[in-house]
Amino acid sequence: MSVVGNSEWYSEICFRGSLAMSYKIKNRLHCEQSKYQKIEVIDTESVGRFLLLDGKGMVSERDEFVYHEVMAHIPYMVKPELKKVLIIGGGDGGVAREFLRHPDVERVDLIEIDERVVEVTKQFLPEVATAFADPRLNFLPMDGIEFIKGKENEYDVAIIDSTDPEDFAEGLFTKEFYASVKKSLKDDGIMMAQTENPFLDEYNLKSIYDNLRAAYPNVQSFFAPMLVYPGVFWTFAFASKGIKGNELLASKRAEMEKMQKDLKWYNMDWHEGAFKLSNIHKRVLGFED
Ligand code: AG3
Repeated sequence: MSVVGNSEWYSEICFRGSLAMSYKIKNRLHCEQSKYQKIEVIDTESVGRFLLLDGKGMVSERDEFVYHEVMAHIPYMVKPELKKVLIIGGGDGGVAREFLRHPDVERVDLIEIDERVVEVTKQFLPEVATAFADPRLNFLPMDGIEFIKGKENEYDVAIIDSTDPEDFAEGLFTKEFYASVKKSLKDDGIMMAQTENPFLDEYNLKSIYDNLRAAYPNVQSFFAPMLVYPGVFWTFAFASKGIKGNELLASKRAEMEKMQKDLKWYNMDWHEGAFKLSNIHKRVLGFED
């Protein structure tokens, strides 16, 4: 924490200690040390209520919809049948909330290692956590890597909604993990993951995408701006055995035409262009021919 003038600020220090994202604090609402991490909620002038895990920004009221909408509606629009969803991480419930907007989604298994993240989000960010009241949501507090072992041909979509590739989340970016997620998917299944910021490339995104390419025949990427994540330019991976992330299904357009009026980021025009990448995005992630 730093102090500028009379006000108190929260800073996320990132890119190997070389850059900070800072927010003026209005109120500190919560702070605890769970079995896994420090969980905090602050209220800020710029981004509203803001959930932090080990000092890193995870969910803010101002921009959470971007991340949560793209993770759910992109796979929904390209996969003919989408009934069974697996979310690994995502204890705030935001991705689950977006999937559950679709009546044909029958079940969402949410595997979050830290139960306290769920409880704290329910208490302080209730609009994000609405999915926990939906009977189609099945929440299991356990390690995603353990959960996935032995699962076969079960899910239509798997979303890896993790923290950065370090500490206990590191295992969620490996070849082995991607291969077991693929096994858990049906033949036309899709896996998506958050994949960090390519500008200063703290986590070697080429190696993460190479791990994805080792497991899946089709690997694509797109970006969407996340105001509260380091450097804002945030990338996401789309991986499948064949289905392309940018081929929207004609059969789902009418439904989405109505739904997208209520969404804040996602619409089909944006989706169609999202997979066209800039040079830096292609180069850092290894998409150059
Ligand atoms: N998932 C965390 C993305 C990574 C943020 N990194 C950071 N602030 N250094 C967010 C969970 C949203 N459901």
